[in-house]
Amino acid sequence: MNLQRISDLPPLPQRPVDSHKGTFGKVLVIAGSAGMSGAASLSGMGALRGGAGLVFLAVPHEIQSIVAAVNPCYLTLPLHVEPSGHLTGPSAKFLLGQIDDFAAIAIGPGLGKLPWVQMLIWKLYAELKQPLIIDADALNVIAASNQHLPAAAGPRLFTPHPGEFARLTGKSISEISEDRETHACEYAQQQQVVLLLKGADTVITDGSRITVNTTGNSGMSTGGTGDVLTGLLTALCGQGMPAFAAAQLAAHLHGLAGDLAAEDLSQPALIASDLIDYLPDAWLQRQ
Ligand code: NPW
Ligand code: AMP
Ligand code: MG
Repeated sequence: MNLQRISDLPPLPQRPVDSHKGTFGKVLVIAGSAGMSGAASLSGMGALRGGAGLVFLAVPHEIQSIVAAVNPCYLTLPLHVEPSGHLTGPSAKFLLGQIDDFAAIAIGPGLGKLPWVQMLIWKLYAELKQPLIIDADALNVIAASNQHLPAAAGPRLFTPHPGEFARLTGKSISEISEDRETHACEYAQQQQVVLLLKGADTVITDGSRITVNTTGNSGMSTGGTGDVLTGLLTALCGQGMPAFAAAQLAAHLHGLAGDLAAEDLSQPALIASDLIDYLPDAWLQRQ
């Protein structure tokens, strides 16, 4: 495989002095379910700390008040699902009718594998011209479906951990672990996506370029850290970074926040919300 190996980090998104919140992207994360409301909040906080101008979280209506209570800085949209499995209500109209208002959309953290999730993924995949970040249960839904994804209308970024990647590819985790780079590149090439394969030494590739992230530590092996990454990546895409560069910078900052948090708090005590608290220091180290 003739791959370009990237070692330099991309430049940070510009912060013009005459900016307003629209300058930095209105982003949407579709996430959460009863019992996994935390995944939505963690993604939303990751997006806010990632520099997005405006963060919307679309969540099942049952958990809207729980998610909204975690932080006042993001907006929440309640999702109502009909017994037929279709989304309904004003938020569905807003979501389905105005997707191009968003600078980037993510789908998946803590959502569950329900029929409406599949319908929404297929629609966004085919229609959204902006970057679409696909994580967690959205990856699991794609893996479980016997339908091919439609042609993509814009950049597509997949962020599996090895378990999710095994489901997507039908390969075993041990087979993938033997040569993460080759498996990642093959998949990115075949699907024409930017693939971020998580774990120690996260691999990022678009099938022609590859980079391996060196920040991060085993303190990050705790529930919810990937949900923070999804929000952060969505924010960087929403600020106009090209997909590969956004994935590279998101993995770097996320791991750096983990390293800075572990220095102060220890690896065993590190929890996902610490990454949110240490993202500001990670940004400061890059400036
Ligand atoms: P094993 O068996 O442990 O060795 P799942 P999930 C494997 C939400 N969350 N290297 C692992 O391997 C998420 O957003 C909500 C190797 C196992 O086979 C999802 O929607 C939270 N193997 C949902 O929960 C906080 C690795 O993958 C499988 C690996 C389920 O997501 C938690 C486990 O993966 C969570 O984020 C690695 N580096 N990493 C909340 N607070 O609301 C994983 N595996 O079954 O997809 O479970 O990742 O917890
Ligand atoms: P998820 O499994 O989706 O919650 O994602 C876990 C996140 O933590 C990913 O960004 C991983 O790369 C990161 N992570 C987990 N374990 C480690 C580790 N041992 N070293 C570096 N990063 C890790
Ligand atoms: Mg995850």
